[in-house]
Amino acid sequence: MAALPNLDHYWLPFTANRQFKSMPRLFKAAKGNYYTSIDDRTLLDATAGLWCVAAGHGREEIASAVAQQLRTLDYAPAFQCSHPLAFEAAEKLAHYLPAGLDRVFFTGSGSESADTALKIALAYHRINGNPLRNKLIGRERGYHGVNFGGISVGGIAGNRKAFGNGLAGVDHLRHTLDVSRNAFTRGVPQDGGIALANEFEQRITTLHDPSTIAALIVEPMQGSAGVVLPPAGYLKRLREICDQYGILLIFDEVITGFGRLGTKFGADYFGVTPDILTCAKGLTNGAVPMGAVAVKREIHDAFMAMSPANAIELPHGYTYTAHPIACAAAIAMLDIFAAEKLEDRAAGLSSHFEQAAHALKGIPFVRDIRNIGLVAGIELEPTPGKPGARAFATYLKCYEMGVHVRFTGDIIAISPPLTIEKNEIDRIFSCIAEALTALAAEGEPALEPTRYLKNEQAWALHQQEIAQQQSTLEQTA
Ligand code: PXG
Repeated sequence: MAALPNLDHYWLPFTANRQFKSMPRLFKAAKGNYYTSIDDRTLLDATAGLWCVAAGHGREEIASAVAQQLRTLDYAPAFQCSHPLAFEAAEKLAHYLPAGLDRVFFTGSGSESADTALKIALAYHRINGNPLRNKLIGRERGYHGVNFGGISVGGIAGNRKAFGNGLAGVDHLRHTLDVSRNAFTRGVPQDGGIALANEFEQRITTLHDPSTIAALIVEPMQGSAGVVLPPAGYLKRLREICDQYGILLIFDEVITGFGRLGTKFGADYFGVTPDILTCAKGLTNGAVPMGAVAVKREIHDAFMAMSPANAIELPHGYTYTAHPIACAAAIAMLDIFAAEKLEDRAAGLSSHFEQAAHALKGIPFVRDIRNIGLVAGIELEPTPGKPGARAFATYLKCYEMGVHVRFTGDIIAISPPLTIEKNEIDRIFSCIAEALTALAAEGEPALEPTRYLKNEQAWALHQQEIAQQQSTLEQTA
């Protein structure tokens, strides 16, 4: 049994810290589609880390590019200076992006990308002499990271309510999930898309005056909020309305970028080009933090044309914008995508994936299955009075069985590396089926987390004992 680190000091993000520390789940290594946990379990990675490890873990090409870059140029000032890899990474990314989006601003994460995109949209209207176009529209259940701009346009109450009022001048569209109508639809729902999109027009004309709206930001497919798909025609109609009223359309492609839907970006999948596109995660295969915001050339050029000579056109950026190590990783990742055509691989697997996911219909507690590309959301009947408990127990049970899944509320989200094999896809969904069947057989007691991962719990206990011994020693010294 490997020694556990002291768990006291690290405050984990989006985690029930006390619960976690009572049964810590730590990974010590990863290769291909598998993690190795600290107690030497092998876990199939059914979530590509957090949707980011598109090309599988431990890619040698990325490791060696990063190692070499660290020894050559570890850091270069990002403001008023740069380094060649920044330009190379931007050019490579521009070639990978949908046609027309070929000017690139780098950030350190998806959250920074969302806030950067919103700021570019506001500044764009201002520089064009329209400072009153300053409202932002997001969508219910939207996730655009955790910075103030992102949570303001985001539509997940739990991520907003603790943090005050957020940005002023923000409104939201309805989300597109309708389980009562569309449960167990394979791929995108066929009906209702145009009507839902038309609500955008109705809302901005009756509540705001469209000439006050700077931008609409949406994820082509909502990932974090539990895999919510846009019905057919919905995004195209949003594009038309934005065009009609001079509103910028921002696609947040932090999850849908880099092959996840079986195309390079969601924009390619749906045949809709936004004015601004954000990405992160898969850009470096998750190996180094990095995000990017791509804008249409006209938007970039407006800043160049309208700013006084020698003036900073956009007063925005980060110490780690276009960090050399991140650029090296991104270039290596874009080379992997070019060589392996991972988006085509994902597209080729998507019908097998769909079959395997929908085979869960009829398994206890499954009330909806949604899928697109290599993404599936399995929505469970919640246990009355205990929201999320069933999905959490399913997660722990799958972990015990060697498959790492993700859950949000009572929804299980599956998004494996694009390097996944068919037999591994089968294993993911049969593991979930087995876990849910066991939960149904065991009844209410199965929801108690302390039933699972006894090994980890023993470790945590051991850890507490060591800490106690140490403090006793310190007191007696
Ligand atoms: N936009 C979208 C659409 C995202 O999905 C972010 C922005 C923020 O990215 P950063 O890099 O700042 O975390 C995200 C992140 C999950 C999960 O399990 C999803 C995300 C992050 C962590 C977990 O659904 N998405």
